[in-house]
Amino acid sequence: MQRSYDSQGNRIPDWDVAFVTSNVNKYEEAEKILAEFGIKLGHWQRDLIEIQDDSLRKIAVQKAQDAYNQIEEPLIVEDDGLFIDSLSGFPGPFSSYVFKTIGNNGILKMIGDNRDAQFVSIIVFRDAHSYTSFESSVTGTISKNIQGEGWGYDPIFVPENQKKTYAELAEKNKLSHRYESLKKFANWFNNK
Ligand code: ITT
Repeated sequence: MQRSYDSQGNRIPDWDVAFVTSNVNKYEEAEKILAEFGIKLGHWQRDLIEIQDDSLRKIAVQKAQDAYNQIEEPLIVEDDGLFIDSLSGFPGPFSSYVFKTIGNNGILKMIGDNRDAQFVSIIVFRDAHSYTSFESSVTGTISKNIQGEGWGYDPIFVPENQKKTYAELAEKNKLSHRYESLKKFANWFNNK
């Protein structure tokens, strides 16, 4: 990552806040969303400790702590979960592991008649003094087949009031779970 320094050798941040995530897709979407609110987002691509817990918020707070220990500058992390009603909320907090193991085809084989689901995003901001979290979710359904070529669960998640999956929707970034949680974060950050 390119760093800038002033004449005294102090680092000049090249961004307003850094996003620590192993997932480049998440970063690219977040960068565009926050630019809309005048916030320049940096990227530290790091693998973070994901504790096993029922609460996305607890997982995200722990990720933020791990990220802060690694980079020691103001940052955000995000934890997402796809909660499917007919699977009692599975994969929920295990969404990352489930995607890497059984993937979208595995989900399509398991799902029952009720295809309702929620995609949840938690953003945690962390600096030297404190942390603050921002949560949002989008209700939708799981499609019958893989539709489109997006990343992660994009080809199977159809947001409410739409007929297409996230993968097929050009405007995904305007109506996603990530957009709503980042909007809450941006409003708070810009008034800090
Ligand atoms: P970091 O923890 O390093 O940020 P990750 O990919 O492990 O990256 P999460 O644990 O937050 O991220 O994500 C849980 C899963 O949900 C993971 O498989 C993501 O690919 C998927 N996911 C999250 N947001 C998504 C989106 O907008 N569209 C499709 N899949 C998404």
